[in-house]
Amino acid sequence: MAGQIRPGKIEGELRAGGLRFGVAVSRFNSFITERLLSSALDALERAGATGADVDVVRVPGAFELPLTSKKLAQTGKYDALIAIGCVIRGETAHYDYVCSETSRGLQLAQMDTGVPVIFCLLTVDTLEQAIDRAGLKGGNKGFDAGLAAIEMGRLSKKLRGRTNSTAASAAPKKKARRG
Ligand code: INI
Repeated sequence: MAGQIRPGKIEGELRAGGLRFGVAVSRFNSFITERLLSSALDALERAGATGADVDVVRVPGAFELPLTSKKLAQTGKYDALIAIGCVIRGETAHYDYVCSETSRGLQLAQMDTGVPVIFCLLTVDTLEQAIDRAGLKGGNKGFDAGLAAIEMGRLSKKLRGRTNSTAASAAPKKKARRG
């Protein structure tokens, strides 16, 4: 009969205790990125993270976020990372390159390493739009990124446990060598 099954529910709780976070922050447009950072840290702290659980790394611009995130992920120290940057169209002819390479690189960093990298890159047309998204009108995207980092860090921890046992049982058995 339809509607009888009860699917298993797997999700990451918003508890930061016991998780470690790395945050890469661009200095370019620091007026905006520092506001995003303090909101992200606020989210982590409210959910139980302490200063000892969080490392913050500053980089010159958004374009440097992917490599830095990948290197942070490769240390094996972090459950989740947050990449914070702000690209404003009016200020650069290479806006499209910076935006697309930064997003592509951040996605690659998380797919290559298996460590969640939260995308907190504002890509806006004007400074006013950036200000709105960094706490003035449209909430603060840094806070959202902090919550996403907690959820994904927690979820990855859970899935890691499951993946290992499932992968072990699903892995093809090696043939015993004779002789
Ligand atoms: N970096 C940003 O983070 N935001 C920008 O708006 C921006 N603009 O306008 O050019 C920007 N450029 C710098 C870039 O990210 C690199 O740091 C630089 O090209 C050195 O690799």
